[in-house]
Order: sequence, then C-alpha cells, then structure tokens
Amino acid sequence: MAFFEQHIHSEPKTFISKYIFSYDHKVIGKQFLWYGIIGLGLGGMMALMIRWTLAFPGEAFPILGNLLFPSTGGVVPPDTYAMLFTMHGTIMIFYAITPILIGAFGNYLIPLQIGARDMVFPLLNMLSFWIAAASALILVASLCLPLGAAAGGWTSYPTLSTLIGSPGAGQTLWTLALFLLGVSSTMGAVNYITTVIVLRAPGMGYFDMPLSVWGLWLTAILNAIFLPVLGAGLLLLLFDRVFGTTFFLAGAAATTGTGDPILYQHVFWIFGHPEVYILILPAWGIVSDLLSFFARKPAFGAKATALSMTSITILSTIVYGHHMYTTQMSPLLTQTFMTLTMTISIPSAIFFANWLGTIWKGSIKFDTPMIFSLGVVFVFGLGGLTGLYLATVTTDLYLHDTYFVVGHFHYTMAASVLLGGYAAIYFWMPKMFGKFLNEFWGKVHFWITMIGLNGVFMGMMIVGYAGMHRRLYNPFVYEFMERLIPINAFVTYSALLMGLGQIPFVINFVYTIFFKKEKEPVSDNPWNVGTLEWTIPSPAPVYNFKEIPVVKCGPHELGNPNLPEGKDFQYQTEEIVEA
Ligand code: HEM
Ligand SMILES: [Cu+2]
Repeated sequence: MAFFEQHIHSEPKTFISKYIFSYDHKVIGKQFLWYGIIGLGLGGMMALMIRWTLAFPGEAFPILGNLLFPSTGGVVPPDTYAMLFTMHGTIMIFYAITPILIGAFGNYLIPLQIGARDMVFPLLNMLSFWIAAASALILVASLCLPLGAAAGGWTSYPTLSTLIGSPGAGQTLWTLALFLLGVSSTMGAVNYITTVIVLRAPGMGYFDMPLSVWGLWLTAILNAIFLPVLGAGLLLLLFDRVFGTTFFLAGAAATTGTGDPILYQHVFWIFGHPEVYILILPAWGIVSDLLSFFARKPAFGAKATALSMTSITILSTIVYGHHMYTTQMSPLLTQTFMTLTMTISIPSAIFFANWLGTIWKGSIKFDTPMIFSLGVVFVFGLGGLTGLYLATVTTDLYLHDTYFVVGHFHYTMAASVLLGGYAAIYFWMPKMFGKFLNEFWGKVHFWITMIGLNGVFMGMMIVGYAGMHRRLYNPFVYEFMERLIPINAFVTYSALLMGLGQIPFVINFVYTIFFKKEKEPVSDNPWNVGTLEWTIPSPAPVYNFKEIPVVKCGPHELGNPNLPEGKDFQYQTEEIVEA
C-alpha cells in the first residue's frame, strides 16, 4: 500500500469515541473551534473591563462589576487590572486565535485539502487537544486563587514574573499552563508537517497545494522549531519560582555570577517574533485562496505568494531583536536587527501586491467570506505599515511600550487574524456542518466588527502617538494625558460596539449548528471551487475520500476561457482544459 493510501476508518459507535476522545481530524478540528470561540468570549470580556477602566477611571464596571469586585464597589482594582491585561493577552493569543486558526482549521483543512483520510498520527492529534484542554483548565483555575492570576503581561518578563514581582501561585500556574500548551502545539505541529509531506494525494506537488495548506504548513514548521525555545524559557522560569534557581534573577549576576532578567527576553522573543507569524500565516493562506475563489480568477502569482510566505517564515527567525531595542543592545546589533526586519517588507509587498492582482478586474462576489477576506487586506495593510515605525530604532525608542504598539499589534494580530478566522468559518461551515450561516447576519457581523475594530485600534495608535503608555492603571494621573480621556472614551465605545457585534455571530453559529434545518441538503460544492474538499459530500464523511483522488492541476483553476459554457472552474482532479 502506498503511503498516501490510509485505511478507511470504521465509524465510531459510542458518544465518547465519537465526540470526546475522537481520533478524527474533523471532530478534533471542531473541538478546537469551540475551544477557541469560548476563549474569544472570555478574552473579549476582559478587554472590555480593561477598556472601561481606561475610559472611566474610578467608575464601577456595569452589571458584572459588583459581582466580581465587591470590595471596591464594582470598580476594577489596580492589581486586578494587571491580571486582566495579562490574561486577556494570553487568552486571546494562545487560547482563542491559535486554536481557531491552527487547531480548528489546521486540523480540518490539511487532510481534506491534500486528499488524505486523516492526519498521519491520529492518536497524537487527540492527545494534543486534551493536553490543550488541561492547560486551559489550569489557566482558568488560576483566576480563582486568593492572590489572583498572573499579572506580568503576556510576555511575563522577569522581574515581574519572578517570586519578587508575583508572589502568588497564579504566575506559577500560568507558566505551567503555557508549558503544557507548548507541548500540545508541538505535537500538533509535528503531525501537520509530516501529514503534508507524506500524505499528499498522488499528483499533488507542493505548488498544487492550496495556499491555505501552505500557510498552515509553514506555521507548523515555525511552531515545531520555536515552541521548544519558549518551553525551555518557561521551564527555567518555573525553576526560579519553585526551586529557587536564579536564571532570571535581577542582580544575581553581581553576587553569584549567574542569572539575568534580560536573558529571558532573548529566549522569549526568539520564540515571540516567529509567534506573530505563526498566527498570521494561516490567515494569509486562507485569504489568498478565498480572494481567488470569490474573484473567480486564478490567484495572481500563486507560486510567488507561496515563496514569499516561505521567505517571510525564514526571515522571521532572525529579527527578534527589534523587540529589545530599549535593553541597551549595542548599536551594531540594533542596526542589524533593524535592517533584517526591514527586509521582510520585500516579500510582504510581493504577496500583498499579489492579493491586489488577484482581485484586480475580477468578477467579485461579495459573499460573507469574501468581505471578511477583503477586511483582512485592509487591516493587514494598515498593521503592516505601522510596523515600520517600530522596526526603526530611532522612532521605536519613543514609541516603545506606548499604546501605538498596542494598536499596531492589534491590527496585525487581533484584527487580521480574527477577520481571517471568521472568513474561514463562514466559508467552510457548509463542509464542516452541512449548513450555511445566515448571510444577512454574517454581513451585519462583518460591518459592526469592522467599524468597531478600526475605532478601537486606530484610537489606540493615536493616543499612543500622543505619548500614552501601555499597562498603566490610570494614565490620567499624569496631567499631559488628561486631554486624551475623550479619545479613550471613544475607543471604549468602539470596543463595546465591536463586542455587541459578536452577538449576531454567536447566535447565528449556535442556531445554525443545533437548530437550523436546510430546506435541501447542501450540495458537495456550493461555492463552485475546485479544491479537493469540495469533491466529497457536505458534511464530509468519516473516511473523507472513498477513493484517494489523483491530482491533475492547481487549486485556483478559475475563469479558464476554454471551459465549456456555464462552467468557470475546474476540480483539481481534472486535466486542465486546453483550447
Ligand atoms: C475588541 C477587541 C479587543 C480589545 C478592545 C482589546 C483591548 C486590549 C487592551 C486595552 C489591552 C491592554 C494593552 C496594554 O495596556 O498593554 C490589550 C492587550 C493585548 N491584547 Fe487585546 N483587545 C482586543 C482583542 C484582542 C485580540 C483578538 C487579540 C488576539 C491576538 C488580542 C491580543 C492582545 C495582547 C497580546 C495584548 C497584550 C497583553 C499584555 O500587554 O500583556 N487582543 N488588548
Ligand atoms: Cu517581532
């Protein structure tokens, strides 16, 4: 049996083997989807509490305030504020965006789009989800500790995160939870990488893979290399906290000759910079495919897009120093990191131009997945451009740790990845669940989210540029910042709007999955596109492909003028139609 010929699984019989400890990549993908959506809700709630405090310092948080902070009459207390931004950042990155893009769509799409019956290592896949679940449990439990959860920021720099900065067990549990999550994601990554290499259907070369698979694959490679680096740093931090070692102890170098808090920053950002690409690459891939599908044109320069994604992946491993310009690095190093960082603009510009090339003169269909994809093009353009100011040493020295940074990384990470994730949910919903999300409410969801998020993140950049520092409980104790209160209030109202905008999505999603009855069963290929997952029934059967498909052309064969009347796309299993 050739490697790509996996056995046909028999259908699991019990509830537990079907929905809980499932080996099926499609079920595991859905488990990660729910996990991530719950994470979004929790992290989003925390964002609103942070924002409330910044717009209305000293006022009780409405409705939930009295329940959560009875000792202060409903006002978010200062130490809780630090916990809130720490847990918000941690949850959004590791427990919301990562599970949705990588856990859910990585799992769901990779086997289906490369013509495989499952991942190479289904048991590893199942363990990866349940380790992630254990990790989330530990993190959430830490919220209930007497001294509260971790409060050192999502980066958890020492000295904030050592026993001196965070005496409670919250930081210890945070470190443990993230270590476990790293283990889980590394297991997933190894699985994804191997699956793409060995289980591609016969005939499918690397450049015949959809760009979604390219993005997910490159992400998995970065994860497999760099999560262990984070894991090492977290383990050392854990040793410092639990066993009294001094790896990251400030001043230890002077007395015992060992230990330095800056060492942690190096370890963290060696992982941390690739991490931002880990988050964005799947969204880039998905958007590159969807723009082509909905413009009814081949993806412009698809090979160049794949190659520029690859060069960004490689470059992302050698630029991390741009997060540490203010740590008294030698000017030679800062300038080197600056130059390397700037070179990322070249491949980024290539694939961004390719996106525009794809939609240029296309016959665009503005369905919900497409408007979310176009949203990604817009917000990623803004986020990418503002990064240049932070990559430049001279401007970063002023902008470092201001709200400009917070605005920038929300545009790139939060906005782009979130919109990309929603595009994917609306697009693959019929294949995943055999039902469509409601288009009208999808569009309402898009426009409210888009207006809200631009208000939030643009406002953050403006107050940051005006000098407002991040992570301050009440920045307005400084007189020069008092003038910024109205803009902060505007940001908070925008955040509220964005939060409200998610309600139609949640209702739409839950209603569609549990209650909606389609009048007619959804067809195999409702969007008329040619990638392999659309050659099989919706929802996809347990075994995916009865016969392993043979691939004969690329994923974006749309609008070929030689096609017979009434058809404007080809399946990847069909020979290209020549004149
Ligand atoms: C309505 C949406 C959101 C709002 C209003 C919001 C708001 C905020 C605010 C006010 C902070 C505190 C910044 C600081 O003082 O340093 C913050 C931090 C952060 N947010 Fe968001 N956020 C949102 C969505 C997201 C999403 C989707 C992500 C996912 C990637 C995310 C990731 C982060 C991270 C990593 C931090 C840094 C936390 C830290 O400094 O430790 N946010 N956010
Ligand atoms: Cu970076």
